[in-house]
Formats: sequence, C-alpha cells, structure tokens
Amino acid sequence: METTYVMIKPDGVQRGLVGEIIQRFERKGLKLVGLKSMVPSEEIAKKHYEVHSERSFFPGLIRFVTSSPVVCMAWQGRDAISVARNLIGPTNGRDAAPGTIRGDFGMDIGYNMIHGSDAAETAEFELSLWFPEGLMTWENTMGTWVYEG
Ligand code: DAT
Ligand code: MG
Repeated sequence: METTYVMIKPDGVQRGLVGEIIQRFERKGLKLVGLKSMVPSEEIAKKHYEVHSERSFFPGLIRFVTSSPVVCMAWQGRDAISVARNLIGPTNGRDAAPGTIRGDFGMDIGYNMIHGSDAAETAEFELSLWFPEGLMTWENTMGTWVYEG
C-alpha cells in the first residue's frame, strides 16, 4: 500500500471545490488517512516547494499558497501516488484531459487547484512535513469490495 500527500490549494478552496475534489478520491476507492485545513506558514510552504526555489515563479507560488486556507490530505491505496496524479491531471489545466480535476476545473498553470506527490520519496517527505503528528490507521470495510485479492 502506498500513501500520497494531496493538497487542495487556496484557489480550490476559494472556488468552493473542496467537496467536489474530495469526492473524486473517495469514489476512486482510496482511503482517507489524514485530513486537516490550515493557512500554511511561509516556512512550511517554502519547504514544500523547495525543489522549485530557483524558479522565477517561486515567490509568486509561495505568496499564493500562503494566501488563504488549503486542505491537506493523505490518501492510501495500491499505487496511490500515480492513481492520485492521474485523477489530478497535468500541471496546466488547459492541457489536462476532461475527467481529470485540472482538466475539468482549471485554466491556468499557477491556479491549478491541487497538489499531489510525484514519487515515493516526495510523498514520504511531504507527509512528514504536513502531518508530523502522523496519520490514521483504520480498517475500511468497504476496501474488501475495492480490491479483488
Ligand atoms: P505539479 O503541481 O503538477 O506537480 P510542478 O511540481 O512542476 O507541478 O510545479 C509545482 C507548482 O508550481 C504547480 O502546481 C504550479 C506552479 N508552477 C509550475 N510551473 C509553473 C510555471 N511555469 N508558471 C507558474 N507556476 C508554475
Ligand atoms: Mg510537483
């Protein structure tokens, strides 16, 4: 089982898409093992996007992501990292296929509503950054009808 870090960014919250977005992960069959909302500090935002710190869009990205609440989530399942990235779609909403979150709701590379970890190492780093308190362990009885074996 993999666990991935997913975050609805300020534009997704401001646009009232929180329920719609969470529903897509739920319906897919992923298990929710972490959920909270906060206005991120500059410190946590900079750590999260550290790989982009030399890019020209970095200052604007930090301003944006710290501007109002985000919804932090941890979703678990088989291949959860790639499954979540596929639900989310490519970075620029204008290139994203309909059916993906960015394809259905996004028109801009900067305002793309949602973040999803891109690899096992980044998932581990991001989950410990945003959920230092740890994640929930629980039995999802519906899971027996999500995976055949
Ligand atoms: P993703 O969120 O699809 O993993 P990324 O890791 O390449 O994309 O970039 C992180 C975020 O930075 C992305 O969601 C939006 C912003 N961003 C990336 N490239 C950008 C660009 N060329 N101009 C403005 N914002 C950009
Ligand atoms: Mg990324």
